[in-house]
Amino acid sequence: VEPADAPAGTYTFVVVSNRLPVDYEEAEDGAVIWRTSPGGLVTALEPLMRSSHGAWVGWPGVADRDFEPFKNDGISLVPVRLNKADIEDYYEGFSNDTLWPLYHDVIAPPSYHRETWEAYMAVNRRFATAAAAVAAPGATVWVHDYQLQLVPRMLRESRPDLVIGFFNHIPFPPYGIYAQLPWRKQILHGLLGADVIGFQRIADAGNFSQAVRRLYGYPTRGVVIDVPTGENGQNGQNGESRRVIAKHFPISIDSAGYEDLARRPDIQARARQIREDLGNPKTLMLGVDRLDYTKGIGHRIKAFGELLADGRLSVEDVTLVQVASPSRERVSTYMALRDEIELAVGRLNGDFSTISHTAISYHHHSYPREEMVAMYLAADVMLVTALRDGMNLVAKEYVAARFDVDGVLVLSEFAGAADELKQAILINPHDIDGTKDAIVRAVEMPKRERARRMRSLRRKVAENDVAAWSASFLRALTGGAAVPAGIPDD
Ligand code: GDG
Repeated sequence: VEPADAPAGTYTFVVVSNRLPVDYEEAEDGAVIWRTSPGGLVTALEPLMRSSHGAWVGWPGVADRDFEPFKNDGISLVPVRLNKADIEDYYEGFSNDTLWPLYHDVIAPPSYHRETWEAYMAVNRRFATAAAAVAAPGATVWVHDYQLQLVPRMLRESRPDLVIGFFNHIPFPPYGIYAQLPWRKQILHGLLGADVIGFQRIADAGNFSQAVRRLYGYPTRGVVIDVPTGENGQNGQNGESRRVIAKHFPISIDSAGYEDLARRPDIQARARQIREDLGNPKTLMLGVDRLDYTKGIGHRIKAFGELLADGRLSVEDVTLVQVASPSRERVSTYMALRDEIELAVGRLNGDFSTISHTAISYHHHSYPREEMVAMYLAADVMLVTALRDGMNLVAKEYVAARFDVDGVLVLSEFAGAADELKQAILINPHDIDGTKDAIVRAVEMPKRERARRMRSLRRKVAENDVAAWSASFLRALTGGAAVPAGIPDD
């Protein structure tokens, strides 16, 4: 393990997220090994952290243990300790059993427990303290995601010299849903400690501003919110206020990196091998998701099953590969979901598979990125049927990998990606008949139309890659970028 390369309090750029972008492993001789880990946020920030001299503050993924700051793959990492009880209450409890379902339009019922809220506050405090300790005077601190919404305010109170950004990777719900949260005012107050609050979609930023108006009555003009700086939320004696920006910054991927992988001959060979191993079906359909109830995996399976039952698709011709990577396995809603999905997969295969053709090739695994790209290349049709999704990077990765300008993306309009990827076949996954028609259309789409749509999708993903995303967020945060005029209040 390499030691950190700078003393505390000297980092001018600090990223704060729940999880550090590494996984812990122990070598046979007991030595500590850190491996760079996959995931949406890491995928997004890894290139930026490498090229800048910053530090990343977060939990290293091992409970009940202290680690010194260290360097991994060129990134300085500052571990924050979480105990088993913190993981249960702050992470599995408040973050993933309260905020996650609430922010995804209550697809699953959120639980509201005062004890887990206490833990959320305490752990947010710990992250804020750790970030404040490593940040240089006047540093830029970029806080990520729903687990850490109180950190911007805590940082502002302890370190008013800092420039503070926050990015919400998941949706921000409409007020009628958000209003359920017993701590709805405290969360808004926490977020409003930031200078810039970033969201995936225009609608998310609008929902947030509306919640601020309804609960605090602060004036908003387009993306600008005037937050009074006086005591107790009142305007200061002279009515002074801070200007907070709440705006959409749609996240993206390292598009060129995905294309480079896709162009590798060994990965192309692997893509051919995958098709061959599946019996060379005429059409290979693919789903790649964390096993999460927001991803609409059950809706996808239902639509596919009905198409097989109706005889509109045949198991001889079409195979669905479904990667469901293990996620939040100790949260009971996720355990129930896994049972539900695996029951549906088993039933469908029992009803329709033959000895030589399996209808759904289901994998409850995590794969290396190379293998994911080989699957993207092998798939004629990519199914993204999320019921609600902040962005959905899988949709963008599929497009970036298809340098051959082929393949059809079926994309839920409830994924943030649908705001940009309009040349996908957009679906409402709740509408099973509509989804079935979209799947058949994708399977039968003529090559010229596939190419036309894919070319336009690829342009979008290439134009707004992750570097452009982070640059535009940081410009808004530190560059005093002009505030876009004319975005109306909702
Ligand atoms: C959250 C928001 C938002 C998945 N399985 C494997 C694997 N993955 C990778 C994918 C992709 C990432 O994980 C998943 O990102 P998504 O965007 O699809 O979804 P969430 O995990 O829910 O991410 C989401 C995102 O944050 C970023 O802001 O877009 O809306 O919910 O990169 O490829 N990667 C590997 N093996 C797997 O088995 N290597």
